[in-house]
Amino acid sequence: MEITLYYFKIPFWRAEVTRLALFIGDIPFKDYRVEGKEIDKLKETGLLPNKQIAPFKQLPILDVDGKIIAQTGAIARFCGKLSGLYPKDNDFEAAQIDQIIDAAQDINYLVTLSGRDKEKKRLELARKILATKHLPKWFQFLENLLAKNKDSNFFIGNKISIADLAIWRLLGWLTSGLLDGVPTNILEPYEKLKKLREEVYKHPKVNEWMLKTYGKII
Ligand SMILES: N[C@@H](CCC(=O)N[C@@H](CS)C(=O)NCC(=O)O)C(=O)O
Repeated sequence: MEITLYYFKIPFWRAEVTRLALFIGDIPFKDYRVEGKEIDKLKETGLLPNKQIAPFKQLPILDVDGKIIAQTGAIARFCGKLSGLYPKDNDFEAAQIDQIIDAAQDINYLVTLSGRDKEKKRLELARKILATKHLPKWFQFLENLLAKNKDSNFFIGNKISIADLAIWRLLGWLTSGLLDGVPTNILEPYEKLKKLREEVYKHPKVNEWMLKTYGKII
C-alpha cells in the first residue's frame, strides 16, 4: 500500500494525529508538506500536487494507492486501523475514540470562530471569551472523560489511541502562545489533561518523531 499524507508545513493536530499513528505503527508513508503556489492552487481549484482533487479544497488529504480520502477524522481512523491505534473489531471502543476526535473538531471550530473578526477590540473580546469560558468548559469535559477511565492516563483502555494523539497535539497548539489571548498556562487546573500530555510525550516513537522531523520536542 502506498500512502501519502498531504498537509501544510506545520505540526498541527489535524495532520499530526495521522503522521504519528503511521509512525508509531511503522507504516511507511510520504509526509508531503504543501507549500507556496501549491497552496494557492489547492484553495482555488482543489488541485493537489498529485493532480488529484481535494473534494473540500482543504487539507489534510490522504492518498492511498492513488485514491483520495479527505477529513481529519476519516483519515485518522483509516490510519489508526492500519497501525493498531484504532480498533477494527470493537465498535464501542471505536465510538469512544470517535467522540474525542469529534470533540477536538468542536474545540477547533470555537478557536477558528474566535479569530474571524480581525478588528482589534472585537478579536480581543472573542479570545477572552474563548480562554475564560469556552476552552475551560471543554477542557473540563475532557478531564471528566479521562477521570472515568481508571485503567490509565489515556482516554480509552490502557493503551494509546488516535484520540490521545489528537487531543495531545490540539492542546500543544492551544498552549503554544501562538493564539493571542490564550495564555500558555491555560491547562494548569486540569491534572488529567496534563498527565495525558506527559504520557504521550513519554512514548518513545513520539519522541523519535519529534526529533527526526522538527529537531526538537514541541
Ligand atoms: N473538516 C475538515 C477541516 C479541514 C480544515 O479546516 N483544513 C484547513 C487547514 S487546518 C484548510 O485546509 N483550510 C484551507 C481552506 O479552507 O481554504 C477536516 O476535518 O479535515
